Amino acid sequence: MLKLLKKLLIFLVLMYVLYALTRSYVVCGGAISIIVLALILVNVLKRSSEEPAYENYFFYECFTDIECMQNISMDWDDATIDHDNVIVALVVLIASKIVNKFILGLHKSVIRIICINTYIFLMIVWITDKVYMFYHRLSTACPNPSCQRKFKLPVYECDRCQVKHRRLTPGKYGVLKRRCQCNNIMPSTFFNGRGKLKSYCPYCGWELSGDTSSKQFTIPVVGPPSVGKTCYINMAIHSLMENTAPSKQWNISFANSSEQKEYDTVIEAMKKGYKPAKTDFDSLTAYQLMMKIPTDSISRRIYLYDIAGEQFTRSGAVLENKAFSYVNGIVFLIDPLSIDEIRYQAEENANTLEYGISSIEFDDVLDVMLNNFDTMLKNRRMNVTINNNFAVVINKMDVPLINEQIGNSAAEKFLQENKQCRSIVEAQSILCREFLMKYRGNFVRKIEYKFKNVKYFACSSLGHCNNGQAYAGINVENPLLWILSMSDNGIKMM
Ligand SMILES: Nc1nc2c(ncn2[C@@H]2O[C@H](COP(=O)(O)OP(=O)(O)OP(=O)(O)O)[C@@H](O)[C@H]2O)c(=O)[nH]1
Ligand SMILES: [Mg+2]
Ligand SMILES: [Zn+2]
Ligand SMILES: [Zn+2]
Repeated sequence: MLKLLKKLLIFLVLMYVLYALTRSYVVCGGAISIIVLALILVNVLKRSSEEPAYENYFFYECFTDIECMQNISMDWDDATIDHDNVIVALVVLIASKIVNKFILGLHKSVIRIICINTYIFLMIVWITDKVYMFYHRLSTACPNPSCQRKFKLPVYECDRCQVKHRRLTPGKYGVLKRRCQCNNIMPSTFFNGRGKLKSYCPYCGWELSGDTSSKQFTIPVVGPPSVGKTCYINMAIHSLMENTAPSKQWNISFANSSEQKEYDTVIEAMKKGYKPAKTDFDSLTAYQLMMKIPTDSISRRIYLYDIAGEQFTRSGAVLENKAFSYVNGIVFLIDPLSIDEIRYQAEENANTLEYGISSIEFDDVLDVMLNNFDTMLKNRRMNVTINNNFAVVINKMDVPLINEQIGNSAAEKFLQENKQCRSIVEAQSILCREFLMKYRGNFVRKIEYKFKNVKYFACSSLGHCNNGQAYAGINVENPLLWILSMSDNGIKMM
């Protein structure tokens, strides 16, 4: 901060001196622009560390060539002076001086012109690449559970010799492209295909998958153990791929084949009526989906995190998940049967054990999560609003008692009776909020105080609880679509 202030002060003083000298805003502005561009150039060249690539001729070699020519030219001069006949020596000296100096001068001028143009081009491309990245909010997060760092520039690999380039950016190795040590030409900006190269996390070396020139969205699914997070994530992906994507002409696919395989196994089992296994305490499963919208050339990468519910039962464990510091939104799952009053009522008509009731209060999970958030965001003041989107999702809507109150039929009825309500999602949000206010008013007040955007949803990750009968999620995609639409203008929920 102090450094920045110092730079700003120097900049202001410089502007003042320049203006005092020239009395012209145009000259002053021009001079400042040149200084800023020169500083950027110096910075770009300084930061392009030693890479396994050939340096561009106009960044270093051209100057050694000029030096070499100068030396040869001096040698020539000496050779002509050494001649026996004075007149011949003089004629040769004059001729050689003229030819020599002319050729050297011409060479120097051509090189200088090309150099200046190359540097200006470099600065333009460098700035455009940065603006492109900033404007499209391009970034990547490491899927390695023990790393999870977020970064703008991965390490790229040459597809011919597999050598790694740590700073594949416009610089001394080339402006738009560079020549690898194996002579392979590699693109060095996001807008000419750098994102398609094989890449790695710069912090831990984990292999990345999918296009790294894409916008990134991180959505963790949070909730106590057995609330239905794993069922929810798999069914939500299924619904996004099978229903939402075809209707909106989106193209959604897995970023890598191992995640696709893992998902296929779970979803095939769920279609046969088998539930997924419990999530390991230590493991963090991140599904990465690549999404392409026909109207936009930039693809989106959606990270969905499945975290074992136990991590939210002890303070501090969640902190190990760095992904929380850059999430776009949170899907907070609630098991309505974990509310005693509801469970007692449900037990009168059904065997609630079949619903795999979550034994931990979601209120407590929220407290652990908020504490971690405050630590993670270095925001110790509990009264500061968190800018994230918070989707409160009441799961297990298939339980008859719940369905009657917040299910799709109840929401449709509410929509018809309340003309000011715009959609069924809106109607369901109001019903779910009323439902939670009735049983857990404090929870609602706390999240609405803490989070900027809160919306309520009702869904069923399984659709029913009859083992052996194909499971099918209900309303599962809505919370994800809402978070995506809140974070990206190009994505519409309806
Ligand atoms: N009836 C019904 N039961 C559900 C639904 N979703 C989940 N369940 C039940 O809840 C159990 C736990 O689901 P999981 O998805 O494994 O829960 P989890 O939140 O991932 O649990 P942890 O991995 O332990 O944190 C399932 O085995 C089902 O019995 C649902 O929509 N309806
Ligand atoms: Mg799980
Ligand atoms: Zn190579
Ligand atoms: Zn990493």
